[in-house]
Amino acid sequence: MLIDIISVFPEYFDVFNLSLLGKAQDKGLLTFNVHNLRDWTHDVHHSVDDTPVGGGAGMVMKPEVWANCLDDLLDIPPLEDISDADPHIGENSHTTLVFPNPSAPTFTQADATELSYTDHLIFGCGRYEGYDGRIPAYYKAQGFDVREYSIGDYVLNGGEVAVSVMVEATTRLIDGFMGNRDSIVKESYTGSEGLLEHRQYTKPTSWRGMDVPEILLSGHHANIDRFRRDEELRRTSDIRPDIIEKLGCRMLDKKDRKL
Ligand code: 6GU
Repeated sequence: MLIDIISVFPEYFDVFNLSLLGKAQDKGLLTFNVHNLRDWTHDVHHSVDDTPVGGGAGMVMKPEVWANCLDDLLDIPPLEDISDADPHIGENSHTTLVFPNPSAPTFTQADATELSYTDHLIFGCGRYEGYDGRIPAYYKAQGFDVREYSIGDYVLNGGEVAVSVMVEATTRLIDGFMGNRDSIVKESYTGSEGLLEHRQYTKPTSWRGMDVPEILLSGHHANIDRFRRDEELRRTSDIRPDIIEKLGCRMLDKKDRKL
């Protein structure tokens, strides 16, 4: 997978070289490029933003600068050469463009799974009051797979942290990325049909007067599975009743219904 990230603060992504992502690059699973949007400006001030049309506070990121950068990364020829170009540019592309946007649908585990099958991901980090609305619309019209996602109901200063979240959630799903595939499949939001995961305990079994649940010491696997499933149902219905509602009763077994 090739991941391009565009940002006016590329240093935000230095941290990726420290973690599992660095190892995935060493293993050849991933190529990771961070680009400074200002490298695609042509004015002396390297300006990337301008005042909003229609008035209002803050600054909006200019479409021309974004297009210079995105056309380059997408291998789209300059507009003046477009007559020679394939008129169906982008039509069969396996490139996905992702724009973080607090006013977009929330990024979910299902979205991460989908993105993990893409060959080429381009993340465009907006700052200030965001990017010109024509940017995602233009590349959509060119036939590219364009997504906009928020990571939750709160406001960040820019898209960099949101993109870090989406990149981490996506890349760990790439085949061969994680040591132990079980730890991916069984965890919250993907395993146990989307229930929140049960608590985990390790040794010592008694610590500061607190004992781990006795049933976990029984060696009786069916009872342990039942205990964990009950805890998952209880936790999910307490913390995230919306998840239980979405599951419907089809997903529940006979013993679950007694809870
Ligand atoms: Cl994607 N961007 C910003 N600036 N704030 C956010 C967000 C994204 N998702 C939640 N808050």
